[in-house]
Parts: sequence; C-alpha cells; structure tokens
Amino acid sequence: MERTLVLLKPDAVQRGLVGRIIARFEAKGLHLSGLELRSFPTELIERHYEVHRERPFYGNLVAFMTAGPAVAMVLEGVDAIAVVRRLVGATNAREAAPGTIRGDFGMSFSNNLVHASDSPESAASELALFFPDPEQRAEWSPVSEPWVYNVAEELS
Ligand code: 3AN
Repeated sequence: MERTLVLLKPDAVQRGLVGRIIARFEAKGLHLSGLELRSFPTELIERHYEVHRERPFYGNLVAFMTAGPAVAMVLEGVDAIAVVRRLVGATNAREAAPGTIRGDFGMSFSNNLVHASDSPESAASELALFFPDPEQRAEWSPVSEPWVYNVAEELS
C-alpha cells in the first residue's frame, strides 16, 4: 500500500465540490486514512510550495491557498500516488482531459481544485508537513479490500 497527500484547494471548498471529489477517490477504491478541513497557515503553504518560490505565480498561489479553508487528506492504495495524479488530471484545468477531476470541474490554471503528491519523495515530505502527528491519521483496512484487489496477485 502507498500513501499520498491530497489537498482540496479553497476553490473546491467554496464551490461545494468537496463531497463529489472525495467520492471519486473512494469510488476508485482508494481509502482515506486522514482528513482535515482548516485554514492552513501561510508559513505551512509557503513551505509546501517551496520549489515554486522563484516562479512568477508563487505569490498568487500562496494568496489563493490561504484565502479560505482547504481540505487535506491522506489516500491509500496500491500505487496510490500515480493513480491519484491520473484521476486529478493536467495542471491547466482547461486542458485537463474530460473524466479527470480538473477536466470535469475546472476552467483555470491557478484555481485547479486539487493538489496531489507527484512522487514518493514529495508524498513523504508533504505527509510529514500536513499530518505530522500520528493521531491525525487512522490506520485501517476496508472490508472491501479483498474485492477491490486480487489478494493473491496484488496484495501478497
Ligand atoms: P500540479 O499541482 O499539477 O503538480 P505544479 O506542482 O507544477 O502543478 O504547480 C503547483 C501549483 O501551482 C498548481 N497546482 C497551480 O495551482 C499553480 N501553477 C503552476 N503553474 C502555474 C502557472 N503557469 N500559472 C499559474 N499557476 C500555476
């Protein structure tokens, strides 16, 4: 099992899309092991987007991400990082493929609804940033797991 960090950005919260977006991840077969809605402090968002600090859109990105509450979640599944990235779609929501979350719900490059970790290294550091306390998470296995996966081939 792999874990990935997903953020539902303030536009997803303000537009009332939180439930529909989470439902897509759950329907796919991923399961939640952490979930929190709050207004994230500027310093945390700045650290999260540290790699973009020199880019021209950095200031707007931090302002947007701190303009209202957002949802942070931990999603688990086999190959969860790559699976979630494919469900989310391309960064520019106008160009994201129909069927992806950004492709179906977004029209913006900046206000693109979702963040998802893009590698095992970024997942590890982003999970440590947004879910530093083990008590923020719940370790559990869905009863559906042996039906979502082929146990002999994929979970052994
Ligand atoms: P992704 O979230 O698809 O991995 P990144 O990590 O390249 O995209 O960019 C982080 C965030 O910065 C994006 N989700 C988007 O909100 C914003 N962003 C990236 N590139 C641009 C750009 N050229 N103009 C405006 N915002 C951008």
